[in-house]
Amino acid sequence: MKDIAKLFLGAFIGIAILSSFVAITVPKDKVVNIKTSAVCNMCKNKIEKALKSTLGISEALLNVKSKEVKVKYNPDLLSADQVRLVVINSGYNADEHARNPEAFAKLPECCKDKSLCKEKN
Ligand SMILES: [Cu+2]
Repeated sequence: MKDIAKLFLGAFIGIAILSSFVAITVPKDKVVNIKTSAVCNMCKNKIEKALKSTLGISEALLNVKSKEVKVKYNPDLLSADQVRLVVINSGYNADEHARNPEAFAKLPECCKDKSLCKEKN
């Protein structure tokens, strides 16, 4: 009888260890769509580069037409608002949050005013 109890206990511990291992290894990335103030492909590259170089962000794809950037991030490492902050500090608006004016001042003229863009979007 004691052996059976030990067997159950062993199986229980085994399952507990296994399930915690699965919880650690299974990726649980979240996706957030952020409306930006990007106007051209330079904006797209700048925002995507800033996002992708941020720890915890695995994917960033900006659609210049819709101005939306789709970001895949690890919620254990940063929040959706911290993702928005990366966009803001690149000089662009992120949803209802206004851009960082100092970062905006450093953007190329085209990115500040779409009418100055040479490329057609
Ligand atoms: Cu631009």
